[in-house]
Amino acid sequence: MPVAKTVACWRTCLFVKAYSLLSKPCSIFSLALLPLLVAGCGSGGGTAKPVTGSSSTSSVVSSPASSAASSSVVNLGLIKLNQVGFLPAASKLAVVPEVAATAFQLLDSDTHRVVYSGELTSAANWVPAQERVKLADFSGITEPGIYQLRVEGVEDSHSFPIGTEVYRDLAAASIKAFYYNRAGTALLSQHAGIYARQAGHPDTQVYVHGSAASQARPEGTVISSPKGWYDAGDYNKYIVNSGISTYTLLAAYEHFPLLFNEQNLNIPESNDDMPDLLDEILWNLEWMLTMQDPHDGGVYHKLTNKNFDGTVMPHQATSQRYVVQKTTAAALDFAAVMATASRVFAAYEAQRPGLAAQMREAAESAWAWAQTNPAVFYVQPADIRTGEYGDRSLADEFAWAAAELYITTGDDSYYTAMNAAGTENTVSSWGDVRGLAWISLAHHRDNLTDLADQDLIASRVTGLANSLHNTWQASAYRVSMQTNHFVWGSNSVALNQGIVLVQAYRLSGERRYLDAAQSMLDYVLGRNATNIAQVTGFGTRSTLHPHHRPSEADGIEAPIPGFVAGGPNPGQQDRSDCPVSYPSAVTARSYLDHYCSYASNEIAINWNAPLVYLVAAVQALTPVNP
Ligand SMILES: [Ca+2]
Ligand SMILES: [Ca+2]
Ligand SMILES: [Ca+2]
Repeated sequence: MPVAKTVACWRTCLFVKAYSLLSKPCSIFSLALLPLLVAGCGSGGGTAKPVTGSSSTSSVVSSPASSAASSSVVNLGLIKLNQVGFLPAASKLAVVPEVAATAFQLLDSDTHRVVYSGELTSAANWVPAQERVKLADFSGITEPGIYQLRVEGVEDSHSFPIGTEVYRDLAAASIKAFYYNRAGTALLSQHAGIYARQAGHPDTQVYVHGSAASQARPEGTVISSPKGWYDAGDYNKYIVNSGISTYTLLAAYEHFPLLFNEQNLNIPESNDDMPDLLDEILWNLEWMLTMQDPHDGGVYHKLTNKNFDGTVMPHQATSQRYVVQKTTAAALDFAAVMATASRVFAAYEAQRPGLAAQMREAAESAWAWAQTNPAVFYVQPADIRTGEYGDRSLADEFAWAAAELYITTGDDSYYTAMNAAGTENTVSSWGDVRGLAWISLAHHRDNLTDLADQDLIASRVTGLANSLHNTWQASAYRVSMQTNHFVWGSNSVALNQGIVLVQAYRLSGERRYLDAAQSMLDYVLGRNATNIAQVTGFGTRSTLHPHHRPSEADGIEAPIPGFVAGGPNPGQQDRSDCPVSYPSAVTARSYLDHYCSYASNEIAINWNAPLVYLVAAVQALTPVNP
C-alpha cells in the first residue's frame, strides 16, 4: 500500500481548477501556494506509484483496436468522427484532414461497397487545434448498418454504426459510472462484474471538524453521513459539486422520463418500483440530506479526509473523515437540488412516503440559513488538504436556488428573490450555476405563476444558444468549442454547451439547435482533435487510463466503463507530476491518456452528469423516422 506521502496532489490543482473554471487565469495566490502544497506529496505527485505499475503501458496513443497506421504521433492526418455512431435521422458529420480530394465516399464496412458519395467542404482552419480540415456531411444516409468513410489520400475512418440502438449502452453506462463511484457499499459481481469490490468509507462515524463546530454540535461530535458518490478520482464527497451533478441527472429525468422509466441498469435497485436513474440519484440525495445540520439548516461544505488517499481501493482508504465548515454556497446548492428533487420524487410518494416533503423542507431551511448567512465563503482549514470548491461569486447560486424553490412551491417571493432580469444565462459549471435556473424555468414555463417573465425566459435560453450555434456554424470542426473553453474539464464544457443547445431545441423546435447539440456529443465521442472517444469503454479508440483511483488500483486492464475524461487542457497543471509528456501543447490536443494526468484525464461526477443528459436528449429528441 502506498505510504502517506504518496497522497496524490491533483486536488492541489483543483485549487487551480477553481480559478480556471471561473474563466480566470491561475491567480498569483494559488500559484504561490502550489509549491508548498505539492511539497508534501513526494516525488510521485499526482501519480501515487510509478507508471510501470500500471496494468497497461504508458503509451499515449496505443489502442488495441486502433485503425491508425502509426502510433508514433497523435493522428492528425485521420478522419475524425463520432466513433459510437449515429441515430438514423441524426446530423452526421466527419472532420477530414486537408487533402487534395474534394469528395468522400461512404462504404459498407463489411463489403467495402460504396453506398454514398458526397462533396467535402473547402478546407478551413480550426483555431484550437491549429488544423485545417474539410467536412463530410452524410446526414442523408439513414439506413442502419456499419460504415466507414473513405477519402483519397487518407486512411479509411474507424468503422461506426448507424442505427436506432447505437446509444443504448452508452446511455446506461454513463449512469452506471455513478454506481461504480458509490461510497459505503460493496459492489457485488452480479452488478459490477469484473469491477466488483469491497465496501469503502461507511461514513457512519464522521467527526464534526472545528471549522464546522456549533453549540449543538461542538468539535468532535460524531455524526452519521453514509452513502453518496465519490466526487471524482478521489474518495471525498463535496456538496457544491454534488449540486450541479445531481441536478443535471434530475433534469435529465424531468425532461426525458420515458427513456429512463424503461431502463434497467443492473444495479441493486433494479427491478424495484422506481426507475433506476432515480435509485442512483437517491444514493447521493440520501447522503446530501445528512449534510444538513438539523439544528439550524446550515449545510456542511464537504465530507473528507484531512489528506488525499493514495492509489488504493476504497476499502483500503481508512483515514478518519470529517464534515468541514458550513458555507453559503453549500446551503444554496443543497437548497436548489432538494427543491428539484422534491418535485421529482413527489410522483413516488407511495414508494417513499414523506420523502418529497422532507426534501422540500430541507430546501427551505437551507435557503433560510443562506439568507441569514449570505457570505460565508469556504476557507480551507490549515489541517485539511482536499479539494476546496471555493467560490466567492454567489449571485448565481442564490438565483438558481430561488428559481428551483419558486418552481417547486409556486411562491412568488422566490421569483422576486431570483432577480431574473439581472440574471444572465451562461454555460454551466460547478461554480456558475445560473444557467441551471434558466433550464428549469424553461422546462416548467407552462406551470409558472403570472409573475414569471415568459419572454425573458425564452430570450435567455435562445440568446445563449444562438451564440453557441453561430460559433458551431462557423467552426471548421463544426463544434461550439473555442480556444478559451479548453479549461480543466473541457469535455464538460462541450457537454454543457450541448445541454444549452438542447434547451433551445425543446423551446423552439428548430432543428439547427439539435444538430449543433449532436455535434457536441460527436465531439466528446471522437470528432475532436485527439481522435480519441473520451468515454471509457466506448468507441474504437477510447480513453484507457483515467485518473481514477479504483480504475488504477483494481488490477484490471480495462478501465471501469462509462466515465468521460476531463479532456484537453493546455494548462497541463500536472506536467511536473507526469513521467511522460503530453503529446501536444496545442490547445485542443493537450490531452494525456495516462493515470498521472489529473489535469486532462481525471473523471468527475459533474462531468459525467452532462454526458448522461446529452446522450438521453439526443436519443429522446432525434426524430425516429428520418
Ligand atoms: Ca429501480
Ligand atoms: Ca458561483
Ligand atoms: Ca484498472
